[in-house]
Amino acid sequence: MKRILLCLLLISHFAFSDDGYRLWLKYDLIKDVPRREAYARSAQFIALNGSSPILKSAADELQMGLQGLLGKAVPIVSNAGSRTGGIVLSVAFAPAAGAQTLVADGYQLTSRKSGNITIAGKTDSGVLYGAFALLRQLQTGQSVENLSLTSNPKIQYRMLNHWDNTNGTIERGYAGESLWKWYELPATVDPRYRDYARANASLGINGTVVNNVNASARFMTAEYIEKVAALANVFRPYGIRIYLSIYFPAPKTIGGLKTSDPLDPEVRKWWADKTKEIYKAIPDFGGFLVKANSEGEPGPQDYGRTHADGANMLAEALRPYDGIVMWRAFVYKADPKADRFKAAHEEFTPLDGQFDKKVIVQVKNGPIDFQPREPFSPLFGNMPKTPLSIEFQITQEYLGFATHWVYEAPIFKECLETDTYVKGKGSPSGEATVAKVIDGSLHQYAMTAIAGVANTGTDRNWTGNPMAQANWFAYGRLAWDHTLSSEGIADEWIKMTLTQEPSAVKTIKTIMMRSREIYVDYNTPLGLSRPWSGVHFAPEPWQEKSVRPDWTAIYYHRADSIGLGFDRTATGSNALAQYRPEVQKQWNNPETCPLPYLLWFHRVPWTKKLSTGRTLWDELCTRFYTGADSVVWMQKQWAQVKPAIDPAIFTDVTGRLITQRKEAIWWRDSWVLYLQTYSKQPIPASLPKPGRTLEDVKALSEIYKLR
Ligand code: BDP
Repeated sequence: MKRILLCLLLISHFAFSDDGYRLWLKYDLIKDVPRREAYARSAQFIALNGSSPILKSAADELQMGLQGLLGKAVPIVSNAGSRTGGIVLSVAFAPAAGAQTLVADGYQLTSRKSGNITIAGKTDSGVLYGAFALLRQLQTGQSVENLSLTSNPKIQYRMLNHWDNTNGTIERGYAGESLWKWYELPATVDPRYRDYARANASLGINGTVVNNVNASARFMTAEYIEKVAALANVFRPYGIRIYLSIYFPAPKTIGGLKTSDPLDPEVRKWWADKTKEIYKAIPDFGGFLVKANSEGEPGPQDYGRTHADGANMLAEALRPYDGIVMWRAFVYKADPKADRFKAAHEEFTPLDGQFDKKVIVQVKNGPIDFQPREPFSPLFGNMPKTPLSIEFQITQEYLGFATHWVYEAPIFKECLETDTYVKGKGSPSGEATVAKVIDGSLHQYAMTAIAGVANTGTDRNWTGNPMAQANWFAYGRLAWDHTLSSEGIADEWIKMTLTQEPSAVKTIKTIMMRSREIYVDYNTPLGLSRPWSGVHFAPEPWQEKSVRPDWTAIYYHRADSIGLGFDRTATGSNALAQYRPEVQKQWNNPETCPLPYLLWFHRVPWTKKLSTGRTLWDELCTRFYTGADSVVWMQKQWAQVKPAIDPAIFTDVTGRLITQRKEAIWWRDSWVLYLQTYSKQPIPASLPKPGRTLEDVKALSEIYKLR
């Protein structure tokens, strides 16, 4: 009896508790019976019309999804024949009348007169993406009658970048260890690799860089190429190509050459041979990602050569193959007089036009480094002859790791939708957003790409914080179509992942949509930034010593007895001059500069009255306190959705919010107490005083430095 009870207990536990592993691909039985039956009438069979591994993945996914959602086994047949009422996959269909034309990887879902639903693609991958799109329709409760839906990706290379190391650690990873078990590969292939590929394919992600940009030369050895090839074999049926970050001096360190000078014929030959070896093992290898002459990583400048020389050498090695070079523009020198903000623009714009046509320059969204809010990088719009890709960070390096709930779609969208005011053929109406640079419409780039630094790891739920799954999802959806709205993406994700109960969907969406502003308020309001050295978590606005000046906190905020902020106008570093006059006009005048960017561009006196009617000091205090208090609002909202959420996920997020609250107050107190030593102003009377001293918060931050 006891045993039976225990079994029942276990069964109920597994039946009801959600460990988050299935991400947004849950496929739980649709509870609304009429809706389920309506879907079932359109899904009586799956006709494959082909035999490629990618088409097979599409059919398998549909079969698995429909089994779960509809609770019935749907057979896969080789072709529809005279059958009706099924789902027919094909790369061969003529587009439906009046429908938008398909580009490579695009898909078209159509309800045909025959009673079948067709999933058409120009490529096998297109069909796969269409299969996921159809499942998404079902998962989010949309009708599948009278379907006529065409979707084309706006960007060609939709990349996930992993900062994973050979020893299993992940640089800036907060969800466990690396997914790639290098010690076990290639002989042991973790089934999880396939689920990783499914998740990416469901979003349209078609490329993955498996290793850290601070790269190990080991990835160029035969031993590792074999391991990487084993991963490529798993990803291929999901339309995902593998790329590798390279260590620029590899010809010397593992090739035994005397130099790694990119203009040296032997070095060029070494790369050509190495590339050949890689393609032999991985015929659809995607290419190389390179961090060079950046943060101490070696590069072509060590030999008096340029970024273009380095990139073009690799492009030459890739010439016989369908592979590309993604060369990062994340560079800045340790010059105390320089403004790090300006560095990438200064180094890269003179090279415009000098890169081989196989090279894409990968630019972080902002000029500094993935801050909670940054202006867009002035490189966008200023390299018309060089395809630029944008790099976003999904992992929450500066966004509170895995304990803070920050929905990132608004961060990505904010940058993509900003107007660069650059004139180009693609902007006749004058609107030249960063998105139009990236998707090639502004300068007619021959290649287009987007990259996101992954937030995945071995945690059972992949991302540590269950809510951070939404950021992987949102990145992928926007990489496919940057015109989608943050809210619409959140709506899909919640319905596919958490709940379909309408009021809970609404509440969670509201939390998500506010979460980034709340974080900015308690972390870096009014245009403060914090890319100082260390783990990028503990607040240390007082940090003034480091191996280089731009790795201190004081370099960025410049607090003194008069005021706060970095003057980037003509009286200061003049970084603003790197933007078009229209952009300069928006940000140049401290009276009219939007408050979110104020301290990015101006030094503002503590007593200066802002547009809010408060002085700078009072406004800062108000933001820090409002931000921290808003976490309590998040907690209360979250508590309301309890009945609609899986208990395991509910409890997990509840716990993280408690920590977020505690840490938000820590951030608030650290900034306020530290800045007060300069402002010499009281905290506004309406706000409570911190319950501790500056010494207390300093001591707390020191703990983060202990080994
Ligand atoms: C910074 C990270 C560092 C990365 C670097 C990069 O702190 O770990 O290596 O960016 O992107 O944000 O290369």
